Amino acid sequence: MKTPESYRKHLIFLGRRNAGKSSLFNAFIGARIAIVSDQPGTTTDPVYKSMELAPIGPVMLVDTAGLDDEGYLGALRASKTNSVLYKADAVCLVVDSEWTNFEDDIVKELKDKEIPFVVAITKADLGKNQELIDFVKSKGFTYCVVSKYDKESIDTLRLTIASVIKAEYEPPLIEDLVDGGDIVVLVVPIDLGAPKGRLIVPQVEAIRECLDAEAIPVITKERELRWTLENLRRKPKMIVTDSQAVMRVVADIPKDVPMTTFSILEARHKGDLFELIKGLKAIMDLKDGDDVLIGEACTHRTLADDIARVKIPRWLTNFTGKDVNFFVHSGREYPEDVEKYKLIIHCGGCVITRKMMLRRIEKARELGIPIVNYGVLISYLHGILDRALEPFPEAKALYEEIENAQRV
Ligand SMILES: Nc1nc2c(ncn2[C@@H]2O[C@H](COP(=O)(O)OP(=O)(O)OP(=O)(O)O)[C@@H](O)[C@H]2O)c(=O)[nH]1
Ligand SMILES: [Mg+2]
Repeated sequence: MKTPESYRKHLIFLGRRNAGKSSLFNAFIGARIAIVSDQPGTTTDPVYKSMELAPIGPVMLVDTAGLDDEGYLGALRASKTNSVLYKADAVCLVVDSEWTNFEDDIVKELKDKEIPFVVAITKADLGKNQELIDFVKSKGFTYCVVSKYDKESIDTLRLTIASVIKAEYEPPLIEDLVDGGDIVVLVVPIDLGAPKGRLIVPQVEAIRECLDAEAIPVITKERELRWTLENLRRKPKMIVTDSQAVMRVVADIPKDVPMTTFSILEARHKGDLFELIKGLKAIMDLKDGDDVLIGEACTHRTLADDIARVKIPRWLTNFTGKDVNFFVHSGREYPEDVEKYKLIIHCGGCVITRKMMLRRIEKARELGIPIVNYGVLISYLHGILDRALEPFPEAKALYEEIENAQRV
């Protein structure tokens, strides 16, 4: 139960109103979480519940509002449901009586987004709907015939869904960059932005991965870095620093010690480092009056010297000398009017899944909007990106290519 949401596969229950989504969601979990009634439109907002799904591991189930909702409120609910879709690792498409255009549209959307799905033909206790079963079979969809009253059918549904969720490769944060016995210095500032009594996710993960690799993580604040290095008898394999502190620490790092930032590690682990570097091309093309979106996946308290609202706009404006308009969007949902932006600057995405981050990047690519993340951008604006990319030679080569092209 301690697995963070960002590491859970998301399984979304979709279907028309009254199809039996909430009933299946409850049966799947084995508890009454979502409200069930014979009134169409019972579920209004998505309902989230985490559970363990063997053999996948920790998952997040999401019950949604019926997609065929009518009227203004209905459209609102349906749009909420749609925006939940981008989180999906798999979908359970619930149908009870007939297959209609709604199901066709959903399937088209799922195929476009490459989301695996299982059709659950439900309410089987009321009599099997052979025509519907034959139709779904003829389409070649993976399906289950279920009833909320039949535990065995729910067990089969669980196994079937688990079998369609792909085990995807996730690049590690740092584990593959260090070997057993290596000393890795992690620079962790304890400033206003640090959560009370804790460290942030990428820092904790980096410590854990170093330990898994049998390396030796040494953790220090930026002010003590110099001291730390002077006291080490061996040269560290790598120094990883918080990207906002990078300017304060870079002078203390010997030239022959590779360094990078947590955000750059995060860009590869959670996103697509190459695509985020390509986004830098847009910076020199920014013009006065352009709109720039700053996207944050979490909704943390705004700080006086907030990274999204104050620091990044200030650094970028200083760098380009252009008077651009910054818009901040925070939250797990995808911002709606992305088309109007000339550049998206995204956070590292530590609170969302890799899939969600990749979809955000993919959507930006489809719309032709360059996207960078905080870490890549901050190192770039401070002129140390080539150094921070040292652990990733291919990414560094791509960056140098972009830089050279711009010089020409
Ligand atoms: N007999 C039988 N009735 C079911 C089954 N599943 C759901 N129902 C009934 O169908 C009705 C709708 O069920 P819900 O689970 O609320 O359906 P929903 O898809 O969540 O509906 P909305 O939230 O309104 O979109 C309720 O009266 C349920 O009791 C089932 O397996 N068998
Ligand atoms: Mg419901």
